[in-house]
Amino acid sequence: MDHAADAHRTDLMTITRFVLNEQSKHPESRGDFTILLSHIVLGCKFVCTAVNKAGLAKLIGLAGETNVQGEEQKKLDVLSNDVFVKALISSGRTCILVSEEDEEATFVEPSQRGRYVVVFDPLDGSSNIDCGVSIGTIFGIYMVKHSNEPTLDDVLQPGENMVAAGYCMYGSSCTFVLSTGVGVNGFTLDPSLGEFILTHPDIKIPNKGKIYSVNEGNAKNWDGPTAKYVEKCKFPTDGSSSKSLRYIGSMVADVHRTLLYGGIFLYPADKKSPNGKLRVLYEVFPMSFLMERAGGQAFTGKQRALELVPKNIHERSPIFLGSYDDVEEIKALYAAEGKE
Ligand code: AFP
Repeated sequence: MDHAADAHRTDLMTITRFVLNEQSKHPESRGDFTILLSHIVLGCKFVCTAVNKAGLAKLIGLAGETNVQGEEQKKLDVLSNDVFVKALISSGRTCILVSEEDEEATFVEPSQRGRYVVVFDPLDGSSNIDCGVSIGTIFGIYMVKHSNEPTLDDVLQPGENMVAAGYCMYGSSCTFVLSTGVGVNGFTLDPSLGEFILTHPDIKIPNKGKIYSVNEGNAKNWDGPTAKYVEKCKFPTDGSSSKSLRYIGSMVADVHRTLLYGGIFLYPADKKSPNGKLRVLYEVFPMSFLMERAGGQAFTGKQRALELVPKNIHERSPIFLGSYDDVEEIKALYAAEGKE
């Protein structure tokens, strides 16, 4: 990217302009998706401002509530959830919402109902808030199957049925990464304009990377293939260099780095958590969708992640995602174990 030229750029591709351009390729489109996305973007801008001010405004700290996973909620989690739920309902384009923070799905009342189902984690990585580490919002969007009478069946669809997915990372800059099915594009918030500008067009993950990303503190409970894979990362037997370990503990930040630099992010099953930790609908699926659209892969240890059909809205799954060749290696180790 030519930064000198960027500084003088006058033809700015904002996210709205980008999505409108995409929309114009589908003459039958009614603009509903563009409207929905603009409400998600508004939510992200709000949360970005709140995250930046958190230390100052004393927004950090416990809100005294516990979310459905039994974790203590922080004020910012509560605030972000409220903002996204309201923004999504007021778009008039949603019919069912599933949030990490709400035990039950929200069914939008008929007068405000639209055709989209949105699954989201309004503020993922919240244990990192207090120390100012990057955190993010993750979302996935489905088209409702039964628009007259939406049911949970409309939510419990395989990830490959998503029409779009993305995340917004609140880090040293605020970055919005989106795929509407073809390709992956990244936008950076220009705070002076209040607009997300296309800065990372057509992101492609390198076929192989030099970084692995995992919580090694869980190693004593890992299964054979995960343990063998991480051992290979550190002590390769094929003459290649060892991989570097990078782990932030904030999925959006770890996946963003993996997408840009290549490598693999893993949150495997272990003896204590046979289904891993990460949630299928609003963590595993959107990130797997982005990885595949960028040329990578996502695998659960048993199958392609996007083919999973969740049975409940807060279900968890192990996940291995990232560069195509790196994920291929872990798939081979699981396949070999199956034959033993
Ligand atoms: P928190 O929201 O509790 O910080 O959890 C973040 C997260 O869901 C995901 O963003 C990380 O990848 C993962 O958990 C980290 O989990 P460990 O702390 O067990 O490594």
